[in-house]
Amino acid sequence: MAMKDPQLGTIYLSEYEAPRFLIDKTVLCIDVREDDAKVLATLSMRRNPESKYRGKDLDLSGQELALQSVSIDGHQLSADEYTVTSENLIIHQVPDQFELVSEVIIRPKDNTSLEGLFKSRTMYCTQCEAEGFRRITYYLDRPDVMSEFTTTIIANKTTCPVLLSNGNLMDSGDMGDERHWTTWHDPFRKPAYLFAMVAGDLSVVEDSFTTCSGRNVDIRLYVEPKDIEKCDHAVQSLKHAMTWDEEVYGREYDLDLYMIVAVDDFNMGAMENKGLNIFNTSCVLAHPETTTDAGFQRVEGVVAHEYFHNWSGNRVTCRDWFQLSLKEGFTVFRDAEFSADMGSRTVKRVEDVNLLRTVQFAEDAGPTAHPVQPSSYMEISNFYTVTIYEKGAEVVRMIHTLLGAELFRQGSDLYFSRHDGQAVTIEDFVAAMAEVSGRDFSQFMTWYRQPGTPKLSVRSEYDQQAQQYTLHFKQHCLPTKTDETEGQPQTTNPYHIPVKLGLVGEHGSLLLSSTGEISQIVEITEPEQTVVFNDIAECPVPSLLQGFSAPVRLDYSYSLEDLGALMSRDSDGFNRWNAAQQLAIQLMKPLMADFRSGQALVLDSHLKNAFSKVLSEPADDRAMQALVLTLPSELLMAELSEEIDVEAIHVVRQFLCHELGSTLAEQWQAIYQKNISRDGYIHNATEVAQRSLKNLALRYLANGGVETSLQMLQSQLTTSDNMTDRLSALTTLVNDSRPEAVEIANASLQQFFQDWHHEPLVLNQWFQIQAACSLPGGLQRVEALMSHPAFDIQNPNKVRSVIGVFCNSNPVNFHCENGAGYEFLADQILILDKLNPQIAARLLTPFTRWRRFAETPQKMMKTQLTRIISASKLSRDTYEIASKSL
Ligand code: B3K
Ligand code: ZN
Repeated sequence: MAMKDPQLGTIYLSEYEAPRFLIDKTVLCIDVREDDAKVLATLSMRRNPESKYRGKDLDLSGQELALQSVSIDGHQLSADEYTVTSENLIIHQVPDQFELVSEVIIRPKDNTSLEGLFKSRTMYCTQCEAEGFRRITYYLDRPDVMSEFTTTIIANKTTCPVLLSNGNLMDSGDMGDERHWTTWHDPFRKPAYLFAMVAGDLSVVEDSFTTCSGRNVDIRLYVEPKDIEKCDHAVQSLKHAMTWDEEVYGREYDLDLYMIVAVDDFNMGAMENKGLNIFNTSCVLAHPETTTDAGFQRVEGVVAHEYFHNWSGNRVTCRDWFQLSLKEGFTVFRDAEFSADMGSRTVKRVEDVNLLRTVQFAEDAGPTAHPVQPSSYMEISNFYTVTIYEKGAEVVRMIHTLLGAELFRQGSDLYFSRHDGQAVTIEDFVAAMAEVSGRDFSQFMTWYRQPGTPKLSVRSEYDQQAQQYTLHFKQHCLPTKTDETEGQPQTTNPYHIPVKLGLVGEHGSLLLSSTGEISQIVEITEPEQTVVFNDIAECPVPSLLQGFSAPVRLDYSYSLEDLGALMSRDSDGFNRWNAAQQLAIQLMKPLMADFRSGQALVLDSHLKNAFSKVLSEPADDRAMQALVLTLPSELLMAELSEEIDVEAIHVVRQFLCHELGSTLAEQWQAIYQKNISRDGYIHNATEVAQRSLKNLALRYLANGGVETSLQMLQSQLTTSDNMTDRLSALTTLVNDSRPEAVEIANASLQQFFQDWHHEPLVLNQWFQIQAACSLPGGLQRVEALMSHPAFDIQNPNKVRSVIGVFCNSNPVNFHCENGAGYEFLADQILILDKLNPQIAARLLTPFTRWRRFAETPQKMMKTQLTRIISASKLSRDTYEIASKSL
């Protein structure tokens, strides 16, 4: 039921109350039948001694459940002994300790929300985080109620030969009527959000891992039979993650079995259910024939992320959903460090910072801004955000930076041992870090409690005579829209900001500590603060915020020469890349102004020279070369704009790509040739870097209109042995505006479909390429894609590939002048809201940014938001985002 009164539907952190009752044991019997499922739940319950509640009512959550019967200690309750609403079952008069048995009927087949128990293609599976368990049975569906689960699943032997749940298999047998059963027991107490079950006809890949203490763990990856060849990479990634967590965090896996199941219809990437992870196929299946380099890395990262949750999330879980970042921010930090160790640290950091700066900074500046530890929400599903995940990870990273690796490890050891088996808060995590380091984190907590991105302005002074260099820091944080609406004070508290910095001179670093460090961490805690460096022999260029040591907007007026110096001489790889980005940004801004005033665009020689220099470097770090030679994205330029002009951004970026492509054509050609792999496809850091540099070169050649490029694209598309090269060529071809390219692109798209239509994950990419194509006519193309037989609005991957990509990654077409893109998006949101509210609410993101645009698009976006809000029976998910945006 939709709750349209925000006051009625809002839940506050300040109103947290310990659970009134506890559930020591949960015994489930789930009978999966052709049309529905019968769920019998036996709960051993008692009053919580920690609760102040003295009343006799028991309030259980439940949604879309058809209650058949309920009994307490064997006594079947009559209708006047309980009340059922659309969201609860309230039992009047329960004893202090009792056994509650309920029987409900649910309909997995009709469950399009993909929460609770649902059907994906031929298999049944569950998704319970955050509040999906209440769609399976009546329960105390909150993370601080932890219970020991025993689960029996009954289903048809032929259609569902595989029956899985958390923990260890205890027993199984035949019912003698074409049906069979299995019973699972999970010895670890857990909240209901970590419950999972699966029933289906699945193939399995088996492997094993020996833990540091010598225990054997069976690994099983279950997939549809057709996907059995795509399991290797995930299994290897899991084993790498298990080893890494033992080595870096001293964390050992605890059950004898680790299972992963791949499903096609899934609202997100994956879910860390205890012992039984459920994965979106897009985050677990991989094969060189069908998966790109980015896809391989994603699988490795997500498999590791879900594995790391076994400690940061499952063994130690969240007290309430306001603490979501306790598990998500920490786990993202853990998986980022893992990926950095597996591949290139700088590349991983650049990717993460790009995401943060484009998407998280935009969220933090808009109407849905919220602290890493939110203080209120209407629908928790809306809070699985880049702020909770990515900014949350940055905050943990800052703690790591302040403490250093060794103390941080002591802190995490203390946190895990002290809170093992508990449901805790962000404060408990920080307290462990404070305790081992003797540091005071009270000011640091601002990062968790205050929304918005602080701006850090820096000025410098050099005194030649005194050989003294001074940096003046000033921090300020603009109040966000959330502050206004929640009536919070408009002033903001200063942050505790770790600034890692170096001083770059003519011949390298001018800073050298007694321990030989060429970087230093300066802690900014005051609104204004000055730092003096002595014995500095020449005027340096400051290398500020190395490795992006804090999630702030840095403001220092670098000259183009300064940036050139950082690009070539900074010891910090991240800042070398960042300098190149800043250089491009500085040049793009005036070009955008030129475009708006109708002036001809002219390329400044700085950028061309810088690019030429990087192109002629020895090929010892191709990954870095590819990063530095990639211009800031249109999304980033939008985020940096006072008022977003999508056309100006697009035209200027295209212009630069064209100029850099055509004037440096010879160098790009050479790079392309040098990086063609002579051997077959291998997925390792060197080859990945080589392919990305090669494909970047080809893109510049095509953008530069270099004649041979069309032929090169076609040949790469047809002769390549891997999906990375094929998709890169196809993307470039599809976006090529040369008249002769259009026909080739269309034929190639058709051929690609012919070749790959049997592979859903490849088809998603095929949809994405077309949805993102920036050539005119985008909306018509997307409408055509939506009526393509391979499109399915009930499959979230397809929705994201077509609607999501069009509205988020194709700004020129989505923001087309007549507002048709906006109308299209609103239409789709209203359709999806009836099917899958979580997906519908997520699609609202582009509308939440309306304030950033000129008056006309603003009005048109607001019209659509108003139209959405006035629709009848809107979900709580969509209502929350839409109403906060207006
Ligand atoms: N914890 C899950 C996300 C659940 C999303 C619920 N709407 C995946 C993850 O972060 O590992
Ligand atoms: Zn997670």
